[in-house]
Order: sequence, then C-alpha cells, then structure tokens
Amino acid sequence: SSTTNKNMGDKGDKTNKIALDEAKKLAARTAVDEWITEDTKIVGIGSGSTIVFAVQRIAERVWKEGALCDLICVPTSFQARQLILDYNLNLGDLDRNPIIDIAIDGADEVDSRMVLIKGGGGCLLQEKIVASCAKHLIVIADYTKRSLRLGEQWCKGIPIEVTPIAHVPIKLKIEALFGGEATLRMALAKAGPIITDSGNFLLDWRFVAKREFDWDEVNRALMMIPGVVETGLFVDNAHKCYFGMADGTVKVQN
Ligand code: ABF
Repeated sequence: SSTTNKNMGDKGDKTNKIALDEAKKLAARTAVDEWITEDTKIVGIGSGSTIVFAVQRIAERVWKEGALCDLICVPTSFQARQLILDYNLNLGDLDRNPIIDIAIDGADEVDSRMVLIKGGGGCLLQEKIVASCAKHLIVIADYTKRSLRLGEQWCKGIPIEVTPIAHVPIKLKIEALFGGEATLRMALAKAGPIITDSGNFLLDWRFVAKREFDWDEVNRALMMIPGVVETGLFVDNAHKCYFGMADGTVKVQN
C-alpha cells in the first residue's frame, strides 16, 4: 500500500463540525467525479454521513448537468435506499444488478494497508456484500479516519453482526480467542439492543490496540464462530481511499 501523504495518523479536530463536513464533502465529490463516468452503469451506494455528499453529487450531475441518466444505484442499507429515492435516482438491487462497477462507501477507520473498520453507524453486512459484487470499492472519508494502525482513531472497536440468540457465546468466544471486550450495542437510553437492517444484533469488540494483529487471520477466525453473520473488518476490499483533509486538499491512498 502507498499513500500520497506521509502524515499518517494525524489527529483531526473532531469538534470542528463544519470543517469535518467540508472534508467529507470534498472526498465524496472528488471520488464521484473521478470514478463515475458515462461508462459506469451500476454503482453501489454505501451508508453513513459521508455518502450523503456522494449521492448529492451524483444527483447534481443527473439533474443539473443531464449526465448519468441511466446510472443504477444499488443500496447497502435502508438509509442508502432512502437516499436514492429522495434524490430520485434509479434504484437497483442485487437480483437484477449482481455485478457492480463501483461501490462508494464511508469507513470508521482506515489503516496504512487499507484495512477498514466499518459498521460504526450500524451498517456492514449489506455493505460487504455490495463491495464483494463491485469491481472496485472506493472509500470516502474525512481526515479523522486515517491511521497507521487500527485503533488509533476509532476507539469503539470492531462491529460484528451476530445472530441474536448467539450474542453471549459469541462474545465469550471472541474474548477467549483475542482478548479485549465485546459488548452488545444498545439503542439510546438502553431501550434494547440495536437491530440491524437484516434483523441481527451488533457486538462491538474493543480489541487491545497495542497488540499486533493479522487482520486477515482475525477476520477469518471471527467468521468461523457459529452465529457470526459478518464482521466490520474489510481486509482486502478497498481499492482506493479518498480523504478530505483539514487543509482543504484530498489525499488519495491505494
Ligand atoms: C457506514 O457508515 C459504516 O460502515 C461506517 O461505519 C459509517 C461511516 O460513516 P460516516 O461517513 O458517517 O463516517 O458506511
């Protein structure tokens, strides 16, 4: 992996909401304009706050510039589906569009090898399925998501989608295998567990950040635990990451 910037691991000012939104927007618009052309037939639409800017840019090109009129958008979540409908874009699905040209999506953290943590916003299963159907996954993020090692920026752990009846044994197995702590993600006011778009629960595994992990191996081991539906570790999926930086530039990592 390489990056155009040597300042990996810069801590962003997470309190500067405007700058952060501008950074997300910059990354999203740049990626859309570089990757979505008249030759792009099918695009996977990720989830989260950054993808909103990408959809807005696609809609601008369709509705203001009269371009990309036949572009089909395949959603990765209920949120993404709503976005596609709200902007009056062509809604597709994996039954009719199982081969996707480009998937665009956000991330919670990206390390120097382009291993991603995803699912902080609750979406990961459909995102990974859509990414697996895409020729390229393009990641868009603000500067707070860049790390040398996972765990530097995103302290909430790795989200793991699990079958509801198995959340306790899975938690114990993860902790026995790799240490750290896996906790069931609860809805606001602890009203009950968060339910994913696919009707599952989420465990957030806070790994020991100082420990050296082979993320490919970890991902495979997690997937072997009965009841684990998918993990928020995206090991070999991302093709390029676009980071909107605090200084108004875009860094591209690949
Ligand atoms: C979803 O949204 C998740 O996989 C990821 O956790 C998150 C990124 O959201 P944001 O763009 O708001 O940081 O894609």
